[in-house]
Amino acid sequence: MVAEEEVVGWEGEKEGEIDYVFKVVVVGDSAVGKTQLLGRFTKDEFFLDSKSTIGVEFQTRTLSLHRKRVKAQIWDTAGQERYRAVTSAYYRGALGAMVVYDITRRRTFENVARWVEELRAHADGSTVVALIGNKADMPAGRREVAADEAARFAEEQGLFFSEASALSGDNVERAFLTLLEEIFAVVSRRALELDEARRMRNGGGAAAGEVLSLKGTTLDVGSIMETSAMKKSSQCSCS
Ligand SMILES: Nc1nc2c(ncn2[C@@H]2O[C@H](COP(=O)(O)OP(=O)(O)OP(=O)(O)O)[C@@H](O)[C@H]2O)c(=O)[nH]1
Ligand SMILES: [Mg+2]
Repeated sequence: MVAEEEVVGWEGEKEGEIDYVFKVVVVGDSAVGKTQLLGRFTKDEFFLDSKSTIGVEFQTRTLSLHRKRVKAQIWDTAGQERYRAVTSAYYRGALGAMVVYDITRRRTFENVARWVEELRAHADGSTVVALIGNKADMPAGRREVAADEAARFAEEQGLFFSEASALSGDNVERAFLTLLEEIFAVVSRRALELDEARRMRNGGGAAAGEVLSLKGTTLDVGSIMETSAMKKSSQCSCS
């Protein structure tokens, strides 16, 4: 395993080219701390009196991963049904997702299964999903969900799991970076497969909008390039 400092670094938004844009969606019940987790990761900010999100917002942070410039574009919407935006558009092109619950409110954990179902219904099959138990800073007496119960659930569902605190910042960086690293691995594999498919087609190269069929999945090359993570140059990123 490579040390975190060797593979990750802060990057200015305007310096040079971005190699990848990774769309990540954050979901979970209202007031679990989705917006504050985003604020902590993208700006190292936290607000105790944050208001419910209305509609959709996204924030970005550019960093380098394995010497590639990656822009994490993290989408946030309302946990409350009445404030939520169109579901399918929210999930479209998401390479990663965070399902957040509040460790001091059991109901928010019980609803995780519904959020995971919604994700599975709308997001791509290869979307990397992490379960985050937020507000880990709260006193032990307030806890309503044990960490090992959540870890077991996550394992059954094939999700990454971590408790975190947007307030103290504990584990926030690590949780997002683990997700981004895993997306990076998925995207590198996908780029390899696309390259392979191109070679099979006599090195012609796929034009934007051309549809390639890979391992049973139909990928619209044009829309992937637009919305998610294909490398901008035509070089293979597989090293
Ligand atoms: N103690 C503690 N409070 C937190 C933490 N994260 C968020 N909060 C508080 O919880 C409340 C809700 O946080 P938000 O980030 O607005 O929640 P949300 O999930 O975005 O809610 P919606 O936008 O309504 O879906 C705010 O008062 C936050 O200050 C945390 O890690 N610890
Ligand atoms: Mg919010």
